Amino acid sequence: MACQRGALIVLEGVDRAGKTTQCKMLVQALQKSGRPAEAMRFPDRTTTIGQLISAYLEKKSELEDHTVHLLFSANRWELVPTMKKKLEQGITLVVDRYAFSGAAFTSAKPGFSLEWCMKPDVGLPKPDLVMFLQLSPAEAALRGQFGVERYETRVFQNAVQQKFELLMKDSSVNWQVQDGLGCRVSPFIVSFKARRKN
Ligand code: 2DT
Repeated sequence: MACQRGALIVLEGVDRAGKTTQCKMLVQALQKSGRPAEAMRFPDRTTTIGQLISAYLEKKSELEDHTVHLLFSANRWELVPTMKKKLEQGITLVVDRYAFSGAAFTSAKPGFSLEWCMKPDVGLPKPDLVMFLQLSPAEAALRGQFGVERYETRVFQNAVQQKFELLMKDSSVNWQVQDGLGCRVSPFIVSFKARRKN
């Protein structure tokens, strides 16, 4: 009997919205409910491309803005065969950031249109569900200082949030906005909201 394809679930949001914690909890909850699930994250800093990105984020190297944008996209493309294989094996993938972060972060830089930023990712596996963890600037401030990596400033994060809001107008994407304030993304919600294509 052919196994049911896994769902591709993406968690997006500005920094400190709780994506990483929610991803972990969601994978655990899905597994507990008997559904094979694995976590992934982008950038995947373990690959050769990912290491270039990581050095850039840690400010150990400089990269031209278009170049690093394309590297982030290439980092997703290099993982596509693995993602497709796992989905076909019936594994649900819970992904911490995807192409939406790519477009939101680069287009928050001066001189970049959202349209240009989205182009390199055209054709990536389409998520069944994109959960956006919402966090107000006031709540973000309560969560303490930003880290030391590139992009981790209030001004830049506010610009990114505005870009995400534009991206969320795309009704061809199954966006679900969730309050990042102590929320718990339950597998029950996910299994109902993921538009399954199988
Ligand atoms: P983490 O702190 O989640 O590791 O993110 N970013 C991410 C981009 O600029 N473009 C992308 O395509 C992706 C996936 C967001 C590291 C930072 O990298 C940014 C924060």
